Amino acid sequence: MTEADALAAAEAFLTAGAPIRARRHGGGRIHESFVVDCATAGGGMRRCLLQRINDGVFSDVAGLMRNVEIVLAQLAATDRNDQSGATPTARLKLIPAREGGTWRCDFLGRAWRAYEFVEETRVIERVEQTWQAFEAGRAFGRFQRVMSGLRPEHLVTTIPDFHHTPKRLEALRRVCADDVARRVSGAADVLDRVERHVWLAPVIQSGLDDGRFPVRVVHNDAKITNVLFDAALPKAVCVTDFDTVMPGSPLHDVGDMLRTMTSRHTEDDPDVSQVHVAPELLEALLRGYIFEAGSFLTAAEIEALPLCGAVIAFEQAVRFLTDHLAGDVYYPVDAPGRNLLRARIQIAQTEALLAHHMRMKFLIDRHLAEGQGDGAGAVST
Ligand code: GN1
Ligand code: MG
Repeated sequence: MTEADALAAAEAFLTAGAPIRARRHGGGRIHESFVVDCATAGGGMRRCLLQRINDGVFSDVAGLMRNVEIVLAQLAATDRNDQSGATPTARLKLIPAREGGTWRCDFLGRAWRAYEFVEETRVIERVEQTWQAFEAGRAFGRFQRVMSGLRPEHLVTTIPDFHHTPKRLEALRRVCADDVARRVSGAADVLDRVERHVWLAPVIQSGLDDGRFPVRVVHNDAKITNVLFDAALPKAVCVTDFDTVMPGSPLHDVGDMLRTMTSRHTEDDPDVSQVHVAPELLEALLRGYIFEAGSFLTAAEIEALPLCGAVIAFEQAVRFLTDHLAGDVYYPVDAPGRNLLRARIQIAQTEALLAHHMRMKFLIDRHLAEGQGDGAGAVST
């Protein structure tokens, strides 16, 4: 996909001005994104984020976009009703297609959508400061709380079994048996470490299967790069990337938060020896999250919080490793072995999070006792 393709695709949307330049936009492993400059009639410039939707990953693009519309409407309705003065959550806006609807296929059958660019914000790849962890935890907690007003059956499951950790493990076992890329022997160390932690696989899923954990509408990709921060002020503006918002468990989101926000290490940093959990980031993240989510989580969910980071880091290790062994067919790589390295990092993160299990229990109890924010209420059972 070239920038010229993107510029041509932008013509299909009711952008604020004429599209004049498109530049590739990094971030996100699944879709291809471009920032398009649009010249307005008054001589100004407005930007939009144009994305080519990966329909290999999301086969039901219509269902995906309907979900995104429902999520955006729910966020906007909450902002309208919210008298608390809290930061608005509905900063993302889809730009309608000229022919109607919120997405459009080009003549080659490629699906596109466009968002207004959220100006004066930034994405951080790596949590450096405690306020960032607090703000990100709060932003996702608030997002979950707003989504708790939606019935799960109103959203389409865009990727079935997305966080079904036992099925992710089965997929790994299958690629190992096939060994199509002849990479299994070179990954023996990571496979051994995965085997050591297989007990983590059913921890969340078994609770969903037997009804201990309620099915709720959650984000499902609650990583640090999906939070927009104010460019100048120390605050989160909103969460982004609603493609996997669908029925699931808040534990999946908290797992992704713990996996990506408790260390100053990123998924792609090559030095495995640097993987760690920073106690001050852990404390701030849980404080921010509980502040918003403490009011609606059940006692069973709260009890499971301390383990869910290790479960989701383990799941992500399994996914990266599966892709490496399959020949890098899902996650793009800049060099062979990148997904193996990512898997090593995630297994190390799993172990670091397990080592903080008791500390998390203590922090969660403390933050719950301190009470919650504007979503305050008794913890339901
Ligand atoms: C993918 O595309 P992106 O970066 O938002 C993936 C997530 C993984 C993440 C790992 C649809 O997210 O599940 O956790 O990479 N999304 C999909 O960085 O597979
Ligand atoms: Mg995503």
